[in-house]
Amino acid sequence: MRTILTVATAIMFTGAAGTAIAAPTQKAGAVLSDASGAQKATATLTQMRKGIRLVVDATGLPAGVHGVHLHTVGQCAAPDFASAGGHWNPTHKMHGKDNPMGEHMGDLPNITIGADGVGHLDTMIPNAMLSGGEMPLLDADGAAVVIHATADDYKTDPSGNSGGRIACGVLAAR
Ligand SMILES: [Cu+2]
Repeated sequence: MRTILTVATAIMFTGAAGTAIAAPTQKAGAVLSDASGAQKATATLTQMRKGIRLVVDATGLPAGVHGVHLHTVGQCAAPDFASAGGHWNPTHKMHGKDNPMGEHMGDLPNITIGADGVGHLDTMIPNAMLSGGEMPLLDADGAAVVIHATADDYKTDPSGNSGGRIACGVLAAR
């Protein structure tokens, strides 16, 4: 016990000195744009005790059900947003919650867009960290939020057969 307390005190002291330990990121966000650069959605990510809470609010997207994922590179180069890479997958799984070999940590529930173009998604990513730990979302090459043309079937590797990427936003700490 004494050893543990001593180590904890040492870590706290280093943190207070402000040199060795960066404060963990508590919030991150992205503005998602389509291929023409028009803003289509916002994403807000909040570090919770048990994972990351992710909220997406979309306006002006085509009505219907669309796949949404965290992609592994923080680059959104129009028009196809291929620069965002594949899904965030630090645990090396296959795609989809209904895939026996799944799922990617970046796999998310579909978002439903109404006839007015508006949609809302509020979900949790268990055990995920924005920063720190062994598999931070905001690593050296960042991360992006991507909305796809069609619904994610939650099982077809690598992206749920969800079609092209219609909106993309680079995540940044807030
Ligand atoms: Cu995707």
